[in-house]
Amino acid sequence: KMISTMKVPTVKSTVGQCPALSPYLRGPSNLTFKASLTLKEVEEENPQVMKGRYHPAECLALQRVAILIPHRNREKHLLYLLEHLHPFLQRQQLDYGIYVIHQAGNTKFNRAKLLNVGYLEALKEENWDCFIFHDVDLVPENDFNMYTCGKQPKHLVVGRNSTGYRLRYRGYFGGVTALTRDQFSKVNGFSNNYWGWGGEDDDLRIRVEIQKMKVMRPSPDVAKYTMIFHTRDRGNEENGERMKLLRQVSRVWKTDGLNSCSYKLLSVEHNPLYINVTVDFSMQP
Ligand code: UD2
Ligand code: MN
Repeated sequence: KMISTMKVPTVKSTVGQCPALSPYLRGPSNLTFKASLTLKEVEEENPQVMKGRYHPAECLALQRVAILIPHRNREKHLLYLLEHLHPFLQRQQLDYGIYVIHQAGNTKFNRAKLLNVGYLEALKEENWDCFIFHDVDLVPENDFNMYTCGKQPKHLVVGRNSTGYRLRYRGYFGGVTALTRDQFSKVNGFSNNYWGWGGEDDDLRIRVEIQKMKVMRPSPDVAKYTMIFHTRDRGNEENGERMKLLRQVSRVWKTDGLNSCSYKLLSVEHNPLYINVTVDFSMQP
């Protein structure tokens, strides 16, 4: 018989913290890229991802991580990255969201400014602990390369298939980097003034050094990436000003960065596998 005054016990969910090392990691992998892959297939492979976000059900993730991907006209690369990155991040048991920051129009591409926009917009919807600034064409090969932040800024790309998996040069800070919310705000983010290809990654490294922080890298056998082959994009021609800009970082970093990043936000769409932020920079000088 039903007892009308039966009390439903309130079970407090008591999942503990996730372990420092996820049990799901697999190590090195051989990546393949299927020419006929579609977004629908990748969505079907990832039913647990909702509106670009995921968190493990079995434990409390160590960090909340926002992946920021600057993008224009690289749809196929984005598809391959999403296909590999979602399972990769889930094996790492992270609470994460993937943001694609799309530059509208045909004006010169500005990777650094797009990443500033990604940081500012992502923080409007969640108090992320850690930001991964991620090229669209770089796919991580080894899931021991943890997409988490540390006491110091991290550079996650030691080697790529295309460069024989060797570090390109000593101060190299391009491709994929990881900074905490505070580390990135301390350096005032990226410069907004790098239009076209090159220099913006070195500029960020100089900002990090000015703050007396030190770039850390995972071991070379782990920090390996496959860069999907591409040629230089139209609208992202080499920036001839970059050497001049790099000489003035210490003078301008305080006033050029997150605190001066103006943009026209066109839309924020919550797609199943990523949050798409579209911005227009054509009003900028
Ligand atoms: C290197 C760096 C990259 C950046 C760049 C200079 C590596 C592995 N990467 O990349 O981080 O410092 O030099 O700016 O060293 N993009 C688009 N559409 C475009 C143009 C660029 O989506 O039309 C995005 C995309 O995410 C791409 C990134 O910008 O991965 C960097 O551009 P790139 O791949 O053409 O330059 P790359 O490979 O020399
Ligand atoms: Mn590239």
